[in-house]
Amino acid sequence: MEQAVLVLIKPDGLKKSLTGNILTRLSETKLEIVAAKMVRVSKELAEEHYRHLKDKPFFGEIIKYLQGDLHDRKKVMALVYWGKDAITKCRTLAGATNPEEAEATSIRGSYGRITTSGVYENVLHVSSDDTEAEREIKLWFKPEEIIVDLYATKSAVLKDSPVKAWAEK
Ligand code: IDP
Ligand code: MG
Repeated sequence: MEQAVLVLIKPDGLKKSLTGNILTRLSETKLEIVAAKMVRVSKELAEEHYRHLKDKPFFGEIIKYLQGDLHDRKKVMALVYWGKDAITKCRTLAGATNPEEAEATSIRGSYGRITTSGVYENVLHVSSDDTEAEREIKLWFKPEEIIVDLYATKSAVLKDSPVKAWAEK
């Protein structure tokens, strides 16, 4: 089944200069990258992304983690991969959530760690099913930032809304 999946290279992955390694590992899947960008993550975005975990004791820490507060890297790289069985392929390469339990050769097994305060720093996020992928992709990307039509869109006219444009071309 053709699927889309959101992948985030988290602030620890960026701080450890793992972007190239992670993208190389993910390229083994032969999936297509249909969207990619760097994002400065607001508290609102992080809380919405992890809203299903808001009752967990580690919620506050993972919000700070995703925002880059733990790594002095206030950004993540967000990508959408698309193709056959994209979710299973990417999650298998990523490995288990707990980096100590992740297979040693998986991305998280290779590069993740558990901090002294108990946060699983596991260098990347991968959506876990189709419903989560759709919700997350719509949260992180606008339709025009994705080069294929993944989900239904509607036309909207934003009246008198200021936009930033290049001063010169
Ligand atoms: P996933 O990223 O493998 O889908 P989730 O359960 O969605 O795992 O958790 C989101 C993130 O929260 C994890 O990637 C990890 O950084 C952190 N996390 C999850 N469970 C724990 C835990 O038990 N202790 C500490 N951090 C956790
Ligand atoms: Mg998850």
